[in-house]
Amino acid sequence: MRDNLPNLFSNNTTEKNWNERRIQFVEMFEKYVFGMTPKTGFETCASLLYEEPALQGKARREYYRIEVKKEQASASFHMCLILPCVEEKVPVVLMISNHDKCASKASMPDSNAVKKLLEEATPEWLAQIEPITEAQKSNCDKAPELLDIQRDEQNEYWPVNQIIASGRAAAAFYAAEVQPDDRKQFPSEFTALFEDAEAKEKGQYWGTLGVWAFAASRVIDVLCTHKAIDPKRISLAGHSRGAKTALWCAAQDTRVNSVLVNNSGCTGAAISRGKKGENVASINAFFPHWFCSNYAQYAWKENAMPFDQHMLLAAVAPRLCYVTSSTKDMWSDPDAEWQGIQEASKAWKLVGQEELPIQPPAAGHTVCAGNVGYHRREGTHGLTMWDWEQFLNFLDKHKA
Ligand code: GTR
Repeated sequence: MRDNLPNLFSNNTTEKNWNERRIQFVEMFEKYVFGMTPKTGFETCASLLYEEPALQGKARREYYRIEVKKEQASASFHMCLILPCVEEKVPVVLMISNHDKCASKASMPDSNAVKKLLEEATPEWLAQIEPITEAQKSNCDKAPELLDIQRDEQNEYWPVNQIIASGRAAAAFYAAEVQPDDRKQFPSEFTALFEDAEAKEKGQYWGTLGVWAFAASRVIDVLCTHKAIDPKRISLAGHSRGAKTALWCAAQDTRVNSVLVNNSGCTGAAISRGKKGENVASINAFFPHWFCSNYAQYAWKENAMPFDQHMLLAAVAPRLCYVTSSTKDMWSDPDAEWQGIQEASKAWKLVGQEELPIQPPAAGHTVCAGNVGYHRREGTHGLTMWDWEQFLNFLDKHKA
């Protein structure tokens, strides 16, 4: 147990009033981390652009433009939905894709922010990240991983074939189409629809991950009204920055019945207090556009945060939540990710389920307690077929 972890429960939290506590967590994360999510004053409209047979006739592909209208203005993005050819309504897995169709160039980090980070960093942190950054350098020249959500059905990152074979529909959208992952391109046309002077003034104006989570909810608006989809069985999946986003969306949007949080690390499942690798200071230095400006006040001051990541995970309770780590993903810190979900599982226990054991499972194994699951895959940061097999088993087990 990390020292000084804020308590999941207040003195009067009970199973009955759990939802009130859950909402307090969402409000804290809006205020201090992700910024305010627009709640009213907009409308989601979907237009089917085309439909065609897919997967050698085993499925049908539908491609939509999703338009979000606000007052006289609007902005749109696309969603690809692949449906198995069956009579009954099916569950769906929605992927927030942080892999793009074509490579794009994001701005370099702000050199002043990086300089400040290095000046303020403790010698222990610098010594600890040195081997991680050394190992990451060898990956630097690797081309970005790309995904064509309309065509790539055999991709380990988004294995449409296996999802369809499991009896589920597979939906995906490009996060960067809604808001590019680049501090210099913030806000996009989409994001600019939701100018909010008051939130800005309070340091609570949303960042890129908040915008992506909002977009995921707009896709859910569309999925919920689709005649072939069971609206009670919507799963939301994400990897890394997409996983932080999926978790934030699921915390807020209770239509998400299950969330699959893969290698989410800092500001995802990992407890920030005492976390190794990426921390609140470095994530805000490299990716200031991901969050509201209030978050940066906790750089090197994790102990002063009135929250930690177990609260974000607990905001999903009592729904289904599956978290993963990878043994060599030291920047994310597998032990901190385990601690996040282990601590959070006390919320599931409160609502009549089980708590995860204190020790994480061995590498290559899965552990489940009621609606919570976790595995630690052998290997580095990534999303593999093995991860998906565990996700689909977990969903099968819960008929989700
Ligand atoms: C890293 C970032 C992580 C994680 C990752 C990813 O650069 O530090 O928080 O989100 O990118 O999204 O792959």
